[in-house]
Amino acid sequence: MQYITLVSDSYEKAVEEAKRKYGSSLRIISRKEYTSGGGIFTRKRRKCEITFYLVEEKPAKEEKKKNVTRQDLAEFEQEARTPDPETLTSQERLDTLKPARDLENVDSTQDRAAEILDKNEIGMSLRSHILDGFEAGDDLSLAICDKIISSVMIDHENQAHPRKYQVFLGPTGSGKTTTLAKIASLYKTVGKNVGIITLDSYRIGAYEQIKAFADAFSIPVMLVRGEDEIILAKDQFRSLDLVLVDTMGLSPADAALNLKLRGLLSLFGESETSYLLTCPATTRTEDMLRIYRHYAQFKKISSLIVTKLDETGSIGPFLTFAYEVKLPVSFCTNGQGVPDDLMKASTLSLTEYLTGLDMELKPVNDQLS
Ligand SMILES: Nc1nc2c(ncn2[C@@H]2O[C@H](COP(=O)(O)OP(=O)(O)OP(=O)(O)O)[C@@H](O)[C@H]2O)c(=O)[nH]1
Ligand SMILES: [Mg+2]
Repeated sequence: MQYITLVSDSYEKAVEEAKRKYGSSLRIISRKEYTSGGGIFTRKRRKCEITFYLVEEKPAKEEKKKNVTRQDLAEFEQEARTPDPETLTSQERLDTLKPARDLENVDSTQDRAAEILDKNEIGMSLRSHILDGFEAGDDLSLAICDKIISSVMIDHENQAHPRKYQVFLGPTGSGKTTTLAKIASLYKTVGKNVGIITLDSYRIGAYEQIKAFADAFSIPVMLVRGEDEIILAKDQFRSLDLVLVDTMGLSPADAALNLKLRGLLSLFGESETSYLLTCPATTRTEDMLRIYRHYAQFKKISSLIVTKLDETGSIGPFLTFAYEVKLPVSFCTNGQGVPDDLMKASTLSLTEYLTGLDMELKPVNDQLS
């Protein structure tokens, strides 16, 4: 099978161009968003790269005849699966009294699609998006994957070119500190000068936890308790490429702690800071939305990190959440191991966690610049 890669200014334009050039029977298997240019003579431009392959066109339907014939009627009946009662034998008439579902073809594409979506606990909003425009006879697994790939964004930009300050936000125990340590080690391995600031002087043992990770990877770490100490820490780390900022887990009810964190974060410049929300895959969509709304009140969340994928059998609640808040995903974690249990988010790493799909997903051109 031949894979084709095409770059355009947006996902929609890339798909439009691909369809114009290659026809509509294409299957998109990955999408990558990034920024190009931004040098002295060139303007920064957003780009989207899609990779796809072509599937065989289904034979075009015969052109509709002007008059409806008996054969047409038979086809309509078959499609509607409700034969004219006048034409039925008494036994067949009894059969029509069975529950409607029994009469449906068990292979009905919509039914099977709904079953797969149920199995993956995909929520209503994403579910309607996936089923919208779904045609009987579509290759189910591919069609579902296509729709999910087109609905979930990946933050390639932040993975490849992270802003200097990466602030980790999220509820208590969501995996902020552990994930931060994994990411710190990852960027250190690729040659960046990394430092860690922790704002968590509240939970007992929080500093010791992050210090143990930082020491293991020879990464400098500073504990910041107040606004004046942030200025000192930023000055101390001014020559570093990347500073990961750990925060305390917040209960929305703790007004004083919320205010404290808000004050501390106001000292990071907007243009040099990204805010990453850690979302355990074990959390219900509704709860994730509630958490998101809470943090979004005081900082614009840049991207999502899905944690604890190893603790759940379904990624659906997270995918539904990401679809609803329209935020890109930058990393995934699937275990307590530091630094190993970390993956850069990709359409493949996310769809790999879907169950009930009858297809083998292979990585294609997934290295990041
Ligand atoms: N199974 C599993 N456990 C994880 C994962 N990520 C983190 N954990 C565990 O979850 C627990 C909480 O992780 P932390 O990193 O301390 O979470 P936190 O958000 O910093 O917690 P607070 O600082 O208390 O708000 C720890 O026991 C971690 O080892 C993961 O991907 N999978
Ligand atoms: Mg922590």
